[in-house]
Amino acid sequence: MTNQYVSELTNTAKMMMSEGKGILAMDESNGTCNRRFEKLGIATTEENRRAYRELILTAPNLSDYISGAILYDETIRQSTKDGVSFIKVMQEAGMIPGIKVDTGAKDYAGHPGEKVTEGLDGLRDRIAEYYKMGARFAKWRAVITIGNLIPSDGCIEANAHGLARYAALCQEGGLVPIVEPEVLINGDHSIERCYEVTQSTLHEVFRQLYVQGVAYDQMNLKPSMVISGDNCSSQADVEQVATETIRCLLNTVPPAVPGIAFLSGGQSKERSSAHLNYMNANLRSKLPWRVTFSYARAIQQPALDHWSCKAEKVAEAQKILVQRAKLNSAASVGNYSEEMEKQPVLV
Ligand code: 5MM
Repeated sequence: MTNQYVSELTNTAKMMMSEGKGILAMDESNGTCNRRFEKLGIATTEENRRAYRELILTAPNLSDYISGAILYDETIRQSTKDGVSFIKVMQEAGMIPGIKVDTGAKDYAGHPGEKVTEGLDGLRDRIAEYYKMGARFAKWRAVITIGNLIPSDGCIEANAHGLARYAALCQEGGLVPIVEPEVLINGDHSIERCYEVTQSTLHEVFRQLYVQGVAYDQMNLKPSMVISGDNCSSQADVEQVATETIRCLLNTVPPAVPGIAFLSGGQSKERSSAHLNYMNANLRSKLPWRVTFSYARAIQQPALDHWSCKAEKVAEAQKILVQRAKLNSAASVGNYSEEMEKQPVLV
C-alpha cells in the first residue's frame, strides 16, 4: 500500500536536520519536570510547567538554532498566557512541533534492573490526533542499562521491537519517528563496554526497523554517545568519545537515515557541545548523515536554574537558553570552541 505521507515525511525528516540547527528536547513528562522543579523549590503545578514552556518557546531567535522541539502531551495542549497555542507559536517561529508518544520505561518482567518502554496500545489513534493538532514528528525513548550481566539479549530485542513498531505506526500516520535508544551513562563501565552495548543495540534496532518495514529515509536517530560510565575511574577524552561514537554509528546506521541528533544523557553542557563539535570539525568527511543535537538538560538546565519561577527573570533566562542553543548550533557545524563559553550572555 502506498503511504500518502511519503513526500511530507521525507521533507520533514530533512528539515529537522537543517544545517546549523538541532532539535530541542522539552518533552519531560510531568514526573521528570516536577523533580527538576522540586530541586529549585518551584511549586509543581500545571501553571508553572506551562509558564516554563512558554519561556522556552517564546525565546527570541530560538528558531535560528532550533529546527523543531519535542513536546509532552500536556504541553502540546497548552497556550501562552495570552491564549496563543504553543503549536501556533512554534509554527509562526518556523519550528516544527514534535511529540513524545511513549508512555515511559517500565520494569521489564523477569529481568531485574532492566526496563522496557511502553506505549503501543492506542498509538495509532494518538498519532492521528497529534497530526491533526499540527505535530509533524514524534519521539520514543528506549532505555538500555549497562551493569553486571546486563543488558540481556531479551531487553535489547524487546526495546528494539517496540521502537520499530512505534516507527512504523508514525510513518503510517504522517509523523517522522525519532528513534531514541539510550544506553545509559550510569555505571562504572569502560568506554569499550559502552561501545559493545551501543553497537549491539543499534544493530538490533535497525534489524527490527527493517523487519517492520520502516523507511530509513523518513526517520531520524537519537542515540547516546559512546562514552565512559559516569563512575568509571578512567574517563575517555573528547577525541576518544567523538571518534568511538562515529566509528560505532558508521558500523550500524544506514546512510539513508537523514540525521543523527544526540541526547546529552547527563553529560555536562560543555562536554555535550565539545563532543558534538569534534565530530563535525574533524570527522565530517566520513559522515553520510547530518550529525547534530537533540539535548534537553544540556540546553535547558542553566535557563531553568536562572528562571527559578521568577517572572522578572524570564527575559534573562531566555537569553541563557538561546545562548546554549547557539553554542550547540556552532558545534553542529564544527565551529564551537571553549572560548565561546566565556562570552558574556547577560550584558
Ligand atoms: C534522554 O532524555 C532525552 C534527552 O534529554 P537529555 O539531553 O537531557 O539527556 C529526553 O528527550 C527525555 O526523553 C525527556 O526528557 C523525557 O524524559 P521522561 O523520563 O520524563 O520521559
